[in-house]
Amino acid sequence: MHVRRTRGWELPSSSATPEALYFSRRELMGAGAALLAAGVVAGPAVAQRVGDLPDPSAGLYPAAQNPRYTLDRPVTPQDKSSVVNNYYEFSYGKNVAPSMGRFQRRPWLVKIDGLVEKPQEFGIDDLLKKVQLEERLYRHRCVEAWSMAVPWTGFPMKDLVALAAPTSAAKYVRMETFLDPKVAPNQKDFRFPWPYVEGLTLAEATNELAFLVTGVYGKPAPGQYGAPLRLVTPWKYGFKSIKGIVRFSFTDKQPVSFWEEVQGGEYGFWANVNPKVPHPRWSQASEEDITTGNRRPTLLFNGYGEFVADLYKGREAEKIWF
Ligand SMILES: Nc1nc2c(c(=O)[nH]1)N[C@H]1C(S)=C(S)[C@@H](COP(=O)(O)O)O[C@H]1N2
Ligand SMILES: [Mo]
Repeated sequence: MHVRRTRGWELPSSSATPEALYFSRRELMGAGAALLAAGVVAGPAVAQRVGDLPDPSAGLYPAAQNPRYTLDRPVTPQDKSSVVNNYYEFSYGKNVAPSMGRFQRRPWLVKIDGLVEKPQEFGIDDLLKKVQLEERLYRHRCVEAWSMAVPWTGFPMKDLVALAAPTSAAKYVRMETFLDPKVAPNQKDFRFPWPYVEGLTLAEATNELAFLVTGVYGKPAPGQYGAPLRLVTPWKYGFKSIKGIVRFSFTDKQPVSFWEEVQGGEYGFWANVNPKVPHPRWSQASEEDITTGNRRPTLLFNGYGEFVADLYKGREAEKIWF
């Protein structure tokens, strides 16, 4: 299918920098959240509607927590993290769930192709039979300078890489979100190069932290969290953590990610969290906790340097911070 490629300069100024634009809109949401808390309008019941559908994988939850990954802050309550989401396919605002009425988590086909010994396509529930689910508590840091901490359930991405058996020529994994404008209304918005695409080097994808997520808070994940399959790379800005994945392609070329294509001067391939390297239009030195509204200092690699810093030795010239 032909997708019109949009250049940054073709966008009207009001939408050229959506992540920043909607950050200020999110702050307005504070008032909305207060109304929700007061029960004035439907709150978490709406937010979790998708998650309430019967799910064939429900019996796999809750999975045992892996104690290796610890937090320095409380877990963000689900009534907060379920209404502060980024999922542009459905909404440019932060309360995404009410726009997901047509979204279904099953059937869900996942394809593995490209430079692999074992190209394959399978349903998500077949994949879940081949992996071991575990729970991990991770910090999440959006490039818009807000943060939360989530109990994700999933499996290490390296287990999916092993199923694919990449050839020695493969250097990167390119991931793609589903494309169905009947389900995701903003995929009709031709200013964006749908489907959402992200990529990792093979070394990043097989790092122990790279996690493919199927659940949150001990249950199958509601749609707004990227169910039934999303990536979480907690040392990188949140936009790397692609939701609704249907395809993993192994390649020798560095993938161009969605935000890089939309606004390459502001969002790059590497996107490692660094408080000392500002976004071109705002500081990354601190972040707002979405639960309390308090600011805290941002940590290098979002606090995960012990696991990932070695990946970038010798690459300092490559704009690894955005
Ligand atoms: N397909 C898709 N994946 C996406 C996005 C998106 O708009 N579409 N937003 C990204 C951004 S900017 C962030 S911060 C995280 C948000 O994850 P959360 O909603 O679970 O907090 O999802 C990322 N993955
Ligand atoms: Mo983000």
